[in-house]
This record gives sequence, C-alpha cells and structure tokens, in this order.
Amino acid sequence: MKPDLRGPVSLTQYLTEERRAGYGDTDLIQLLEIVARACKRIAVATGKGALGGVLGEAGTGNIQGEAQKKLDVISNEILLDANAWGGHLAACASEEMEHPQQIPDAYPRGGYLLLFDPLDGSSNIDVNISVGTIFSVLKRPGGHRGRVETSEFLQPGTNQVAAGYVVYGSCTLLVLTLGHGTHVFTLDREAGSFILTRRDVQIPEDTSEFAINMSNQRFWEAPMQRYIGDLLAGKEGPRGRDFNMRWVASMVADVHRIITRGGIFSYPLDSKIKAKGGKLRLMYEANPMSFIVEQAGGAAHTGRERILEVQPEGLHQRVPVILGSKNEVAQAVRYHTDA
Ligand code: AHM
Ligand code: MG
Repeated sequence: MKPDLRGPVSLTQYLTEERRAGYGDTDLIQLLEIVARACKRIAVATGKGALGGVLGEAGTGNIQGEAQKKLDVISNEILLDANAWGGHLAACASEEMEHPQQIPDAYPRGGYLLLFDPLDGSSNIDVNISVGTIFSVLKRPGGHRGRVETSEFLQPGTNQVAAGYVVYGSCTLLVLTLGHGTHVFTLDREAGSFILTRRDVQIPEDTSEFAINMSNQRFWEAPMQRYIGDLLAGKEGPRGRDFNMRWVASMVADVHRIITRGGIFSYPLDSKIKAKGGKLRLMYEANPMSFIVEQAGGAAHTGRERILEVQPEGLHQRVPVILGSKNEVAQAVRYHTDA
C-alpha cells in the first residue's frame, strides 16, 4: 500500500513502507538510516564553517594523491564511526582510504558493503558552494564470514541495491534509490528528520543545458570536441537551437540540477588524465550517480559503454562520465560510436 502523501512522510516511514513492499530487508533499512544520520552530522559540520574550525587543508593526502581538506577527513570519520556497530555491514570502502575498512571484531558483521565519497566537491568548501556525500550499497558475495577482500567490492553498478547522495546546499537534501524510482527528501533542520518532498523524480528526456569544465576543451578526445562544438554553435549549428552552460565543480550539485530540471553532465577523458582513465571514480561517484539518474529516467554512459555495466578492475578506478537527459546522452554517445 502506498503511504498517504497528504501528510509528511519521514525517511523512516518511507523505508519501512519499502521493506513491507519487499524492497530491502531490515539490515538495509538500518544501514540507510545510519548513513542518513551520519550525513546530518556532516551537514552540521559543514554548516559551522569557520566557526567550527573545519575549513582549510588537513595537511594530508589521500590514495588518489589529492590534498585532503579538513572536512574530507571529518566526513570520512563520521561515516566510518556511524557504520561500525550496527551489525548490517561487512566492510566500507571510501574514496579517502586505500583499502576497505573492516567492521571491528568487537561488532557483528552483516552482509552489505558500503562505498562512499564522504565529501564530494571539496574544493568548493572554503568558498561556501554546495558540497555533498555520495554512497553506494552492494551485497557481500561471500556471505558473512571472515575478512572482506577488495575483490568482493568489484561488482558492476547493476548489482547496487541502493545508492544516494546528500547535497549540503541552501538546504540539505537526500536523493535516494532502492532500485525502483528516485526520491528526494529534504532535511527538516528543526525536527532533525528527512522528509519526502519529491517522489519518483523524472528527468526530462530532452534538454538545452550542458555541464562540463570547458577549460579542458583542448585536451578532450575528438568526439567530445565535436559534440560540444555543435552545442556551442547554437541556432546556426547542426542542433538548430541555443544551449546554456552550467558548471558548479561539485558533482552532487551539478547532478542535482539535472535531477531537478534536466541537462547533460560530462567529465570526459582528456589527454591530461588519460593514463588514469578519467577524473571521476567508478565505485564512489559514477556508479551511484548513474543508478540514481537511470532510476529517474535518465541515462549514463562512458561514451563506450553503459556505466552500470562496466566491470570494475580496481576500487579507485576512474571512468569518463556522460549522464543526464536520456535523448541528449544518446546524442553525445552517437558522436563516440560514429567515431
Ligand atoms: P572530489 O571527489 O575530489 O571532490 O573530485 C570530484 C569533483 C566532482 O565533484 C566535480 O564534478 C569535479 O571533481 C570537478 O573537477 P574540476 O575541478 O576539474 O572541474
Ligand atoms: Mg568526489
């Protein structure tokens, strides 16, 4: 039975209804509640800004060789601590850590694997632009016993049982999918709970808005050069209409705009990052976002294959990303396949 939408539906109520409808078990529901609670703590930390002493560099680097911000480290710790004791997880993997974190021996081990980018877009923290948390949930293939091997995480995105992101913006939003639709929850700061504010988001199939870091244009491969060139040509070009451009440089914020009003987002391969395979991480960014976008009627592709079907080879693997409004993603992909 669908919950009554005339009254506010909390995340707890929504997840309970999902479980009753056969989507997810008690462990998955508890896991998602704990992740949401941890994100509320991250929202509080980011919201304090300079008053909380949380801005600036941590003075450390992550496995990707990137300088960590204090809030990268704080957010990672919050998510790890929150998820250690519940008994629903076998291990966590984070963009900020080289190896998966096992559940401590003091606690029971569950059957799920959690992957996250604790604070995406962290270059934007110090200038007060939206940042976010992205997460993905997989089932542990090897049952509940023993240490989790890295290879157990290396499952294609189609195996995800849930994915979500939280945007710490002018308000804090949780966007979540359990594999049948994408739903938006808004944090009621006074009550401290996430409330369902958009059910079954549908991304418009067509768009006249694109998001890409144009400063990399000369480094892109030929198909992307041609595709964006045709968008920029506007009314006079082959597309016959003008396109608008937006680039926040926080994937959560750029994807959330697309979830809200459509658009196409890309971080393509370019000659500077070719050796790494791309900029965005498959397991922490591309897969969860692709699942969310597809569940909202959009599409997500590398230019060569559907992102969710990429067989991961490493925990920190990177991929080119093209996602958003279905018909526009198909257009962009056509430039790649024709080439
Ligand atoms: P991060 O996870 O280290 O913050 O990096 C990922 C971010 C994305 O949020 C965003 O789309 C992209 O990097 C921006 O990159 P650029 O600064 O090259 O435009
Ligand atoms: Mg990120």
